[in-house]
Amino acid sequence: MSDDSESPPKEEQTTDTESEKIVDDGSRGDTATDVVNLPLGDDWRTDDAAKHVAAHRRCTWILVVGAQRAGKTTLAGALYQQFLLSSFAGFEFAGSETLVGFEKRCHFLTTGSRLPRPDMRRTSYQEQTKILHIRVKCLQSGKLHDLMFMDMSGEYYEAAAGSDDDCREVNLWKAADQVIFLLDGKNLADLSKRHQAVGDSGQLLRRCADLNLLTSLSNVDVLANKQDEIDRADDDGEASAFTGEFLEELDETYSDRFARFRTHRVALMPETFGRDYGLLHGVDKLFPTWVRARREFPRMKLGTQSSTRVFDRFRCTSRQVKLAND
Ligand SMILES: Nc1nc2c(ncn2[C@@H]2O[C@H](COP(=O)(O)OP(=O)(O)O)[C@@H](O)[C@H]2O)c(=O)[nH]1
Ligand SMILES: [Mg+2]
Repeated sequence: MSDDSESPPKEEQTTDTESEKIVDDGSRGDTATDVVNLPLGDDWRTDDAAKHVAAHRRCTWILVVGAQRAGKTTLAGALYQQFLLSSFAGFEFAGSETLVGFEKRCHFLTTGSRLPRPDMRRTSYQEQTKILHIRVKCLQSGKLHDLMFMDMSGEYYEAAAGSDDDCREVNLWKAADQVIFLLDGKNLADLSKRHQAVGDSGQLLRRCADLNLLTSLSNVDVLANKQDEIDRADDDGEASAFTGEFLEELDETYSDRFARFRTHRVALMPETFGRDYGLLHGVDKLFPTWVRARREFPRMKLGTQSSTRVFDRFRCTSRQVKLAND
């Protein structure tokens, strides 16, 4: 039957989710079926995100870069965990379209995982760049903001640090409103690994700047994570001093080259929470600036689509709509 009165409501007919379930209401015979799409809630790929997030929303794209085990996945995961407990840095949780993605990663943080200490699931190479979404509400203004964490696999990082071509291949540099480089404090605390750790990140930052992938329009933060590991090192403060010198060096080199460049020491998920460290230690001051970070884009004529990539087109359209609405 094709009677309009029997059609399901419009929202049930959207076709932009991954899961599809065939529903038969029994009144239409064996062949009449409607497709009802149920969101999986798993992490998004860039084109999923482009389809899901309304172009006019306040949306911040955060690219998290770092070696394997530096804490990239932990950053979004710890924020999600924190927001489930309480508000944070003037914002409260207002939802996520990737709850399953978070739960998969954060399972290892819970006692249910039976691990001796909290851990994050390793991001497999196949997962490559996936997006985790958190919507927050500003407690003061009541405004909603969408945060898109681009969780880049550590293998990319090593390749990008080593070659210009691989660095260009990571085509998210210019799409990000905020780029966050994470240094693994565990490696900084280890004399045999610290030089390689700062060498790789220093090299990648320089490469991105020299290749104009990060420019005077970019917001860049370098976070020395696992401050608890650095402080715990039994070395008369040598690891801490080494870290401080490296961060200072970066400040001197890059503070004029980007729209905003900052260095910080943080402990996203310290091994033992205590008086000195809590979850997301050092992040509360940074978080509001990430939420509001906006990479400026050169103005383009409405309707211009110079790229064939869905993600580029989305970014372009999203900014144009915002400019038109402003
Ligand atoms: N000691 C300590 N461990 C941390 C901290 N932040 C993250 N980790 C741990 O570092 C490991 C790697 O984190 P993960 O987010 O998976 O790294 P990724 O490979 O960069 O995504 C996990 O076991 C985390 O629990 C921290 O501040 N202190
Ligand atoms: Mg990871």
